Amino acid sequence: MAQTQIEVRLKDLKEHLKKENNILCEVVDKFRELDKIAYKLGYLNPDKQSYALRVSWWPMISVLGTYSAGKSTFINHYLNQPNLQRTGTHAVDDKFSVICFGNNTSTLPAIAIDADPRFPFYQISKDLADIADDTEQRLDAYLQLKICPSEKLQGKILIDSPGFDADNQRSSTLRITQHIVDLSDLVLVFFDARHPEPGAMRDTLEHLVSKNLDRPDSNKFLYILNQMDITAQEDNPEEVVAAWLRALAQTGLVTGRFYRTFNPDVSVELPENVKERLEKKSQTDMQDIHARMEQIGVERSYRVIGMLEHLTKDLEQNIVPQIRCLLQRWKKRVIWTEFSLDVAVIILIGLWFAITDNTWNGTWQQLMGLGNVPLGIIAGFIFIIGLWVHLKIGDMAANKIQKQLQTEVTDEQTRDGLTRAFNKNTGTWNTLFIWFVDQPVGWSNKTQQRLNEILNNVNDYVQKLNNRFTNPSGTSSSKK
Ligand SMILES: Nc1nc2c(ncn2[C@@H]2O[C@H](COP(=O)(O)OP(=O)(O)OP(=O)(O)O)[C@@H](O)[C@H]2O)c(=O)[nH]1
Ligand SMILES: [Mg+2]
Repeated sequence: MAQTQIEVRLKDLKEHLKKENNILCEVVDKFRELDKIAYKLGYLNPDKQSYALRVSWWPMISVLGTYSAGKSTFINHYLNQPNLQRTGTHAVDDKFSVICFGNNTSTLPAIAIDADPRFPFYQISKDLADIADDTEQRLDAYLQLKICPSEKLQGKILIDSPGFDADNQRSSTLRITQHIVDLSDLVLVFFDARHPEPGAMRDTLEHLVSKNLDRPDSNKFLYILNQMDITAQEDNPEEVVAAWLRALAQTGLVTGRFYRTFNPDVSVELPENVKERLEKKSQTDMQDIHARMEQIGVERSYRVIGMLEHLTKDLEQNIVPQIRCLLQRWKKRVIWTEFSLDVAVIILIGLWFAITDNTWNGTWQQLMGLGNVPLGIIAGFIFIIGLWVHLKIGDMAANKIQKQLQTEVTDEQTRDGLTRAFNKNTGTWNTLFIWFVDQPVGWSNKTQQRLNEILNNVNDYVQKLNNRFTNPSGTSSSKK
């Protein structure tokens, strides 16, 4: 049988994972088991959906900030690839670069991002094209994929961005930035110590600081004042830092992670009186930033497994009960409608007897007088009409509940899933045997058992990860 697009994509994902994290490779299979249960329930669409695609398998670290602050230089230094990203004294980057691990260095157009299952968003270029109000072709003007063999990139994706240039900021760049910020697990916001005055960093302050203050994940932002070496030559570095912190505070940012760095690869000679202090500060800050970036790689393994646990529990404790509840509502509605209809028919017959002053016997004789139609045919006819009415009532009740569902459930993804699962339960077969319908289609004790097994596996994986990452002696660095 031909593989679905999802199967191809997940196979690709496993290939990539095999190279760097075999535990997560097994986890993909568990996601697939969960998928199968959800497909049987009708909650997920087997042609288009998979729980595995709701997870960002590769954490994303974005590097954003004012132009010429040293973002690209920082990335080159971190990856130990001096020529990966272009750097220069004037604004050089006009595109976002999505940088992934690969065996050789290459640059690919935006469309390649769609084909790479590592990217946390299925069909990201399409999403971004919508944001940018542009065609996919034009997206190449904003986005490119870079493949780089640095080991530091294993298990994560870096995004280098064009600097904020207040004069010619395209609105689409700002919107893509916001989208990237939303998707990122860590955001490094770069400022230029040569220009610590609020005017020079206005856009960065507005779009990367004040806008994100109230986010629940605001601790993923690190604020970095870079090029401290240059400013130390002419100004008092303490004053520069104070001015920068003041500008940040004016936007409302008072607590956060603030760093002051310069890049040792390109730094200028420091004045003797501040040399040691500045170097030490930059080094420790740089180490902290790098450690945080490494940590993101470790965290993602736990996050992915946490997601598997969350989705499994959600299916068992939330989705299935909701489907069951919809089913009961439908059943009740059908039974009550039929009961009311029966009562109405009895009343009508009663009235008919009263009005026509007929008796049972008289009516019976009249019926017999209808002709020579055998009794069996009359009974069969009534049975078929009854059945038709029953199916019709089942259909109408299902439509009504489906409509109610559209307003009751606000989350689009859940709503679509519940509607699909509910439809699967209201087919002809279930309507015919509605009295006996108890559990949702695709749900049984065996399914329950399989979900429990997945949850048990989650614990095993966490244990395996702990064994891999924790190091009782605390000597060697963690490896993904
Ligand atoms: N002295 C010194 N120069 C730096 C430092 N970081 C970057 N530079 C230089 O500053 C210039 C700009 O650096 P880039 O890395 O291109 O800056 P960017 O933020 O990527 O710039 P855009 O992509 O254009 O926004 C380059 O000439 C770098 O060599 C630093 O810490 N100290
Ligand atoms: Mg750059």
